[in-house]
Amino acid sequence: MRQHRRTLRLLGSLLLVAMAASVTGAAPAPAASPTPLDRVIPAPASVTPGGSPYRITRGTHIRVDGSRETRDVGEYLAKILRPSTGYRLPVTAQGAGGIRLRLAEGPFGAEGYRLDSGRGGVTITAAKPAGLFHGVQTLRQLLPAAVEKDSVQPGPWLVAGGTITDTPRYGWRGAMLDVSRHFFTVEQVKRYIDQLALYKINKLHLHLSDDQGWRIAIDSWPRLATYGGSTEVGGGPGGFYTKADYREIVRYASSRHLEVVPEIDMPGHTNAALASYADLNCDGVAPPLYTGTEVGFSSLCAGKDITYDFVDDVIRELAALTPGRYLHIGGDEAHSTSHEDYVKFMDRVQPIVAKYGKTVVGWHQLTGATPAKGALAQYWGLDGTSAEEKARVVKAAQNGTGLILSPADRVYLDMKYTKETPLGLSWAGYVEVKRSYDWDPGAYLPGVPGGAVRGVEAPMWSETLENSEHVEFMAFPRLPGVAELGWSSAASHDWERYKGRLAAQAERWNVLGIEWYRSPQVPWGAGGG
Ligand code: TNX
Repeated sequence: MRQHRRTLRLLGSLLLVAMAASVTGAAPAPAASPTPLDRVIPAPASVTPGGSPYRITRGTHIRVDGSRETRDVGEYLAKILRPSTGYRLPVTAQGAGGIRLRLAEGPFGAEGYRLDSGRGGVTITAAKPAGLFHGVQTLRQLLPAAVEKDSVQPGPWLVAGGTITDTPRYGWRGAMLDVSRHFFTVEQVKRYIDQLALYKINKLHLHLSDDQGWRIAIDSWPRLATYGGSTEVGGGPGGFYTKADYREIVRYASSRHLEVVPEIDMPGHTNAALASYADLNCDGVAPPLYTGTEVGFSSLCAGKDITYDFVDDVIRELAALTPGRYLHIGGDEAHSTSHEDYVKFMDRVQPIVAKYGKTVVGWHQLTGATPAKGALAQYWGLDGTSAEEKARVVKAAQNGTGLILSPADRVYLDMKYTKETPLGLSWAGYVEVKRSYDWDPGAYLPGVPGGAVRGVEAPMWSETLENSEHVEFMAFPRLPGVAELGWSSAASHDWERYKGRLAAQAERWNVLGIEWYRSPQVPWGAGGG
């Protein structure tokens, strides 16, 4: 009899557990153990775990100081947390405890932050709003992946106790999107921006023109967009950004603390422009629009004055749309421009960029001409690049040209992972996740002075990529590795540990609906589906 009663009691409590589970619509919460403070990408500069965790509850406030920008970061965080927690999470200037975002003097630089977590709350301190924003990305990764969901989840919402102090290794942590070979809508660009922000990428380089399409409205040369933008690789409809569209991209990027770096690729890669205006051609004859994937066959006419009127107008209008400091003028693969013409062209075009208040960025072929003072060269060579070409880049760096490193056989996100990868190209080889991560930007080009390397950038060329799913499949899981190369110290570099942190990101990608490649090099756990 007593035995029977015990069984009943047991059944009763099982029933209660089952009922509780059905109320929340999920299995009972597992024993709460918060994500360790060092399970973050990019790896933080310093992590000191300890003390009690903080628990976000119904009563949590997000406390900000008076500034507009701090409040914006607070609202951004609240928008992520509210749907999944179901809490109100008011963003307020009053009260104590909770999640606090504060600007203060300190050794944080333009983008660093400190995150202190304990029973009473989480405080993120930074000297600038960008630092608060990056601290918020860290906080996001410390919370369970379910926090990204858009419906109420059971929690609990614990942040491990301790302190993270963090500053980036490099100021340029970029991602490039080629919107020319295939056009991407404003919404698709915003989606990518959100994914970049999660890993503290701070530059969005938009490749706005190429042989296959001109993607930005220029009022003084309207056919560039209306005709030159009317197709893409494979013959699809293409498209272009109106100035309002473009301003919206810039605004959205800036709300995620990314600076947009627009690129007009010149003097090669210009068939779309040459097709739109016959006068731009040396022979005065406009070629047809182009939808293939060859490179190196087009060139602006370096000997004609109208070429520089055109460049002046385009750069003036683009500079006016660009709050950021940089304007990228391309300069790669000008195979049908003579060396003499290339040098002449760059000598005339770089001062135009300066005249409109911007700093020149060019692909590293620019070092074959005379880079303007303060210009940055984006290196996209690979192991097999000739010693002579590398030497030119090293010499330019020794003479003061800053470098952005985008080695094609490491960080070109359009390279296939393996020969089985259904998307992408392979001219720089196959680039698996380990190869993409396992190099040091500071030591990559021997002879380059330390300060010359300004950072890294991961280009996404879109000859084979047509939509967000394609872009994501190529970016994930390589993009977080490039972000870590740009942010984290060389001393923290360690593939064995990195791959474990990377595996832990997969569940968040799944919740966010991000496509990703299940690389066999990474120990994806249960969430690796
Ligand atoms: C090289 S990188 C190019 C692009 C192609 C890319 C494809 C560079 C500056 N030029 O025109 O889209 O390879 O991977």
